[in-house]
Amino acid sequence: MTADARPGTVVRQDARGVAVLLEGGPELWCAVRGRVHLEGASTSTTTVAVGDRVHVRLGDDGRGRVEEVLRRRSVLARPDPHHERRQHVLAANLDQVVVVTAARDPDFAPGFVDRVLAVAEWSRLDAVVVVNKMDLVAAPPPELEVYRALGYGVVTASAARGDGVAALTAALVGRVSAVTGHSGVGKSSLLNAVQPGLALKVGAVNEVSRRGRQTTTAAVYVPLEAGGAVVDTPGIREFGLFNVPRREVPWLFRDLRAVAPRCRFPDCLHRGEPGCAVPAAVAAGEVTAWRHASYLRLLETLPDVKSWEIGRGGG
Ligand SMILES: Nc1nc2c(ncn2[C@@H]2O[C@H](COP(=O)(O)OP(=O)(O)O)[C@@H](O)[C@H]2O)c(=O)[nH]1
Ligand SMILES: [Mg+2]
Ligand SMILES: [Zn+2]
Repeated sequence: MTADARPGTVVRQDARGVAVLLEGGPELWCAVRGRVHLEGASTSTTTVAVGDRVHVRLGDDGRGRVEEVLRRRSVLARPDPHHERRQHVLAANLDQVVVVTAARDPDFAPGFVDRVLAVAEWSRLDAVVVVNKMDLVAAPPPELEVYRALGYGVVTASAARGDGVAALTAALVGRVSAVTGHSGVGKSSLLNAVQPGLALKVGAVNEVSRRGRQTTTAAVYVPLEAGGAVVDTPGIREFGLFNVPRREVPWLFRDLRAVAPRCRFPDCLHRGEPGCAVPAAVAAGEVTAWRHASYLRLLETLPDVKSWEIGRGGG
């Protein structure tokens, strides 16, 4: 870092540049032009992403310029459909993905949860499943026991009653979390219960994306007062169609990953191949039929990409 450069975090991004929250200081709009030195991630099509730690040089005009992007400890990325060997970075330096659902109204949707969990696995991030509106049901969805057994964090909550807010806060504090979920599940209600006004700040992403060019990928990074941050990445919801090579998908389901060594073929896609160990594992209750069904549905949405490899998270 040169003498007049200052460290900070990219908190918003649009077609014109990025907003950087300077360490101990204000937010500064910065142009991203010319060459930016990028440690690692040479396959990224997004030179600077929300969540990036950067060094900013202050100009005489009071504006900043991103001089350097520090090595990313993780990336939430999807393959770039136009460049086979590149990926589009939705957000950098995340610790976990938090998927918010409702127990009812709208109905609990394990298929959506499974897709988001697969995305988290692809990016090598932890994941937490939050089920809100527990006041509307007598018992939690039975699927939650499966997620717990697979090692995922599970939080049941009712923003209406205040239940689970402490557990959700504990899961968020000190970590950088991408929070996602369908509209109407109570995401805003829960975020405001964690920290008053938080949903409004997270919701500011919609303002950015309306005028910005990257309508589906604009993200916003909101620091939490107690430490850590919440990142809203609208692009994560479209990950149902993400372009990962099919042969990678079995590794994105922890339960199938555990069974795969028993399949006859190491590249088994668990869809009826001879010697596939999954049907027996389902019969034995080791893999649930609905997780296997989620996996098959996700597989169907993917193009049959054979010839290319893409960098995974951590690059
Ligand atoms: N019964 C019940 N309703 C809730 C709960 N949390 C939120 N809601 C309601 O669900 C609707 C959607 O909530 P909102 O926070 O805007 O959801 P978002 O679209 O995910 O941000 C609103 O009418 C809320 O009042 C809850 O725990 N229980
Ligand atoms: Mg909302
Ligand atoms: Zn198999």
